[in-house]
Amino acid sequence: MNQPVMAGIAPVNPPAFVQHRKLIDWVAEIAALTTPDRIVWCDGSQEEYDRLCAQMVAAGTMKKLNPAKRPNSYLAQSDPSDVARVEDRTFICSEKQEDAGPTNHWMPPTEMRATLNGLFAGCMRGRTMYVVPFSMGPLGSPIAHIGVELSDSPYVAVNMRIMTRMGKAVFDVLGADGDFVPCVHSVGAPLEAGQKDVPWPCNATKYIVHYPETREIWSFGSGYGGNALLGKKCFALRIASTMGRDQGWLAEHMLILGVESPQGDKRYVAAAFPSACGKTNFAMLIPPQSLAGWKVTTIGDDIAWIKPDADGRLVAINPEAGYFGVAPGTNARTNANCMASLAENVIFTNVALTDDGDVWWEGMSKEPPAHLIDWQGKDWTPQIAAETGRKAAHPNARFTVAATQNPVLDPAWDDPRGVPISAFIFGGRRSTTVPLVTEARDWVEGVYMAATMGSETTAAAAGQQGVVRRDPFAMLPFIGYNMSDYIAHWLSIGQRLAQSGATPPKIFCVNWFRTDADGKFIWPGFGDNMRVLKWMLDRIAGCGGGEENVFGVTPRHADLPWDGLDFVPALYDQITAIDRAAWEAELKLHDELFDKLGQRLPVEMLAVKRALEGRLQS
Ligand code: SAT
Ligand code: MN
Repeated sequence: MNQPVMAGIAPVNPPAFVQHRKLIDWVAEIAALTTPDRIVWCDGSQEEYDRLCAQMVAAGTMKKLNPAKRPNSYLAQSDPSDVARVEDRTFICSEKQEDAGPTNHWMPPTEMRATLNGLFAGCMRGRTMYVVPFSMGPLGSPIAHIGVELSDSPYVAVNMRIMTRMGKAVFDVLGADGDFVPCVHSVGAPLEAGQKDVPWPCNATKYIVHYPETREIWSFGSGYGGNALLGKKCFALRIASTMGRDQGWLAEHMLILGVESPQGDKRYVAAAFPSACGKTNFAMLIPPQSLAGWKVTTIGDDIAWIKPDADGRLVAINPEAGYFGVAPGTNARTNANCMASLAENVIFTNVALTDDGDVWWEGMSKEPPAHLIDWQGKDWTPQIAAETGRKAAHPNARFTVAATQNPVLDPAWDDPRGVPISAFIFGGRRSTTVPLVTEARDWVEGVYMAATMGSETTAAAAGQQGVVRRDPFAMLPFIGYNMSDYIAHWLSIGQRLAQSGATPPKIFCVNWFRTDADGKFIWPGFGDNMRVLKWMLDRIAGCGGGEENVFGVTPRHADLPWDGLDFVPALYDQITAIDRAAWEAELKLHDELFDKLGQRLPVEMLAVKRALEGRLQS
């Protein structure tokens, strides 16, 4: 099946296990456009992973960590300009602008294709193009979907091996004519003959582009995280959300956890929080000692694909196979399970390097080491930090690690049938206004809560941090179509559940992040979130206390378990009180969102808002 060698174009040379003509032709087409020096078809083997990592160590892209401290682990330090998702360079190129909606950047597909053709022409010169086949979800699961990423970044290839089911077996599932989502990625830094490479090639011009109608992804100029690992936000959220809209399912920015009571009752809940708001910590929560016998297990920490099953229940899978989590703030107290996961076989990105070849980040230990090499390769000491405010690790520094290293991985995490969901939790990062927890009285009210959620921005996306923005369903940067249609889709899923007679999952809204006058968090969070989770399970079981409030049902102090935690009613009031003036201002922000969403906004949202305003007045 060898392709004829044309001048300047690398032979495609598909291995014998690739039998998919359309795929081979597409690889040839992209190679002709981008002109890499060579093409490597990834098989997903350990040998291949080790080889690519060794190659990146030689090239200066990664450092091998001290094997006695952190076996088989690496540290990559990115270009300082390439450290987070670039939302203002992210485009949904549907045929019609209104189908992308007012919250997405849009360009006509023909115009975007012309721009990208110009940028991608010859952009892999001097580099290797990796063909990275991957399955989002258990291989062969009826809920899973396949993608193939063509990338000139070996960093992408090795990260994709951890984050997805990547390798040869995917070609077996694809067969001769299976469907796949084509994903094209380049760091946008061609090398001329003899030109020395830089440790982290990238381009000041960046484009993260989605064509929802043809289900294609093109990404240019960045090697970082969600910009470059295209199975994650680009496929599993933006493209998958449009697939879900068309096919009657949901692709959500949600962790999935299992929670088992001391009596052995087990439930699964899915929880949406914006990037860098603690999804990984919540998904691996260790209940406080005083709630002995409760157990939390992880299905996923970032993305959920949720479909109605034959009985009308909503079942969910984690389409990913690894965690790309935020390192700073992670320690034995905040997330001991995560720390255990990170003992070996990890790729760290933009954390600091210790003098004995291990990693460190802010919050990892109380006392920082006396000397470090920071994420930008510079000397760092606590004194330098005190004088300059310079962080040792970038605030969006990440680890990439296989789910199988998680000591509390749920036994069903890889079950192709998925797990039934009993509740949805929506949470933003709000230092004021939003109470600890509220239960929606019904599905529509829950959709309203999720749709109007606000959150303070974090380092996970480039741009200003700490400003409150509306982040509906924690999906603002990840919905591949019109936000109003997305809200309508959620309403229609609720209607379908009601028609099928299934009990719809309860919907809760939480806020762990209220602060006091000194800016300190009032709620202890982390393991103590189990107290709130237990209340939710009690409500699902029909035995939890609570009172009707302006927005829904909230627990009184006496309704939560407090054993082992001195959290007096006065403190509880501080994180649950409804400040009428703050809420009047908040509702104006809901108005702003609804004005922005315009004509297509489902009328149900306005009805819920009117009822809410009425209750607030009375
Ligand atoms: O960079 S990622 O998109 O993978 C992480 C995040 O923003 O959640
Ligand atoms: Mn995320």
